[in-house]
Amino acid sequence: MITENDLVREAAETWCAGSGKVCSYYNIRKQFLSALSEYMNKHSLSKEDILGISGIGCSGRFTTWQDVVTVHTTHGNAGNTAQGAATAMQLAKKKGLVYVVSGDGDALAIGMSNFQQLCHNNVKATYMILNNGIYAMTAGQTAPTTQQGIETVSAPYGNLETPWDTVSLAIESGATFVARASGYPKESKMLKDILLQSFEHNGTSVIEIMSYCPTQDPVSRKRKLAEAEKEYLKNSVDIKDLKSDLSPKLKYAVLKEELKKESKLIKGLIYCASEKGYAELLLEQKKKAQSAYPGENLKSRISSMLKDKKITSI
Ligand SMILES: Cc1ncc(C[n+]2csc(CCOP(=O)(O)OP(=O)(O)O)c2C)c(N)n1
Ligand code: SF4
Ligand SMILES: [Mg+2]
Repeated sequence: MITENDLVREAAETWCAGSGKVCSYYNIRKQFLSALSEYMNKHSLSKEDILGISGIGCSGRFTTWQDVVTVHTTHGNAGNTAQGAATAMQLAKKKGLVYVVSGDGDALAIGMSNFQQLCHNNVKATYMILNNGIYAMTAGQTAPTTQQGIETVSAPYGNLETPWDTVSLAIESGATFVARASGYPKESKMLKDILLQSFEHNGTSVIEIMSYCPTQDPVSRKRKLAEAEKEYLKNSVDIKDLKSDLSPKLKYAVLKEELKKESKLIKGLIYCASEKGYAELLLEQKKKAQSAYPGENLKSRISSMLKDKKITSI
């Protein structure tokens, strides 16, 4: 039996925790460890079966305190590292779980194409994007999720761009489980439930987790945690409370447009579909190739394909 505490690796704490102003990442980590230990016990998994991959940023430190197999990648490279590792695990038929943690900057700016490629190939992994609306670790520059008009150290007269919508981006990129939750204490159960469902999902799960950063985010800085939570709860609505006959993919796009006037954010499990992932397709192709090209290996197959071609440059 594994407990949450068994999964904690001792290391110096670096996240902020002032009076009434505690970084959301603490609660996200707590709910994650609670969900992970539950999942590991259910499937009889050991620490060696769990791979945690993080990017760079305050969010990137997430894996520092986890006593499973962890990789703290370079900035923007969590998605591609996860794609390779998760695919290799599936091809080797290794049981286990791959989880990824990125900040909004890490996933949606420098790491955008790596994130999209992972989703596009529907690789089996849970990708958590901790969205605090800012580059926190580097002192509060504008991130792809910063609200329009917000003054930051890199946009001192206000951000001109509109924020990317992580949920739309994930759905359009091909992720087959897409959710929005938050790190606010009153939504802890919701976050844990979504995490547990994502671990069971056979494909790419993206969970955007709205986060409170009282140190670097100009919006969070104005309020104590309890006030920010109240505001978030008032301005967000669970998709399961919204009626629509549209298909799940269209549902979010249409409801989002309808709720724009009220500035309401849609949350909960927004999209879930069952589709084959890259590793499954690869295994199927391997089987077919063996009967279609008996006696050939990869090298001889490429050589025969290139035989009649004039190669002028590579
Ligand atoms: C290649 C590279 N470019 C830039 C940086 C500087 N850098 C470190 S963290 C970071 C942004 C982090 O923002 P985010 O991903 O939102 O994480 P947060 O700190 O908000 O959790 C940047 C730009 C870096 N470490 N490496
Ligand atoms: S700077 Fe913000 S995101 Fe980073 S640890 Fe502090 S509160 Fe959390
Ligand atoms: Mg951030």
